[in-house]
Amino acid sequence: MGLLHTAREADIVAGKTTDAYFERTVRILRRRNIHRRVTVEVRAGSLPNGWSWAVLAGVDEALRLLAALKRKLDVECAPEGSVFHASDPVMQIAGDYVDFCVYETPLLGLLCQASGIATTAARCRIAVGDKELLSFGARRMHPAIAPMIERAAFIGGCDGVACIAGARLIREPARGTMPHALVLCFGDTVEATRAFHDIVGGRKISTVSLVDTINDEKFEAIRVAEALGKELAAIRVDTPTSRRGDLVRLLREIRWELDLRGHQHVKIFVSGGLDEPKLRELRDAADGFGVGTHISNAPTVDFALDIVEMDGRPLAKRGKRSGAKVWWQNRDTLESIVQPRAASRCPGKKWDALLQLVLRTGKLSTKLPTPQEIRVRVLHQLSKLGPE
Ligand code: PCP
Repeated sequence: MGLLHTAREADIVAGKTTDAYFERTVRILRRRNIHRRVTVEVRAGSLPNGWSWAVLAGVDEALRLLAALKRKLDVECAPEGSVFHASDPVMQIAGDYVDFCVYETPLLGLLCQASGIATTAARCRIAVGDKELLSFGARRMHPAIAPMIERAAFIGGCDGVACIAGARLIREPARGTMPHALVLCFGDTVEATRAFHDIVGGRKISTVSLVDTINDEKFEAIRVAEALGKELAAIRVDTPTSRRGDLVRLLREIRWELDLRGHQHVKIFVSGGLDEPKLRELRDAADGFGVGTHISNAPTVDFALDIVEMDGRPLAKRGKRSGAKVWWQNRDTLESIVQPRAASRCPGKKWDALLQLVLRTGKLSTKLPTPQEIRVRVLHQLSKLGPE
């Protein structure tokens, strides 16, 4: 056993993270030489927190896993970053059930968690509009999955991520400001901020001073602004809840005092316990936000994987609609129409079939998009979404 209680990539590809009943199912089917060619679909019967839409994420890892199996699987999948609704079939896999049965567990895990994080990031994106939104949540989750969390937060709409391994995965610069510990080490906000600027600050890393560690935020903000002038890009307010009071009024007061003294260039960044309602409340009183737990500890989207066809005939368990499907999405309204593939017809010029063949007999048949390309797709769709 290594240092961490985590599965290695090789374990996942070897099917060792499956649920036991899948492994037993394969043993039974093999022993009886039962090889059923099935089509399965992945869809969420409902979405958490009353969400009417969600963002599909985790597809990159899911397709790489399915490709790594080197089995004769045909996989159709909606592009990562697609907005979907409950009951939209986001992926369909066709092949010998024995070949991929045990991968239901890891496959769903990859899609369920990443889609929850990406959706929550997207909802925070909508809440803050065009203000800066950074992901600060790696410290709330197991470090082995920090890169995945940050990638999902980025494609969901965050402008940047704080975790270095996550930033490297998405090929973005790691973002962040300074911790309270730095100010305590210097014993003074201005000294800590000056040192930050002199040692790490510059063109790539802007100097953002944390002003709530020792004294009143307003007076510390004035002090650092007076001391650093144009070298100060922003101040961060991470006021402890015990002293938070009316944060909007505090931020407006700081803004007033900074502007009064000619420091209009100094932006105001807020973090600490932020979620969607708080972001909406603070949106017009600050220039940027750092969100941790609310995004990294997002609810999962409970996708299920179900057989819908067997040996070419429609077949599904009770409660599920049988038959392979076509998922149409309206380019303008993002509305969905789901039709049985056998009787599918394009509903009109503005409708796109989202399920694309991405694995053909087990080989990736498409170039997987970059996190940046997926993020652009998400932001484009968010602009189409009306109020919930
Ligand atoms: C941390 C960070 C964010 C917090 C955690 C993450 O604060 O600065 O404010 O966000 P969350 O509250 O949304 O989960 P602290 O640990 O208080 O401070 P420091 O910056 O000194 O690490």
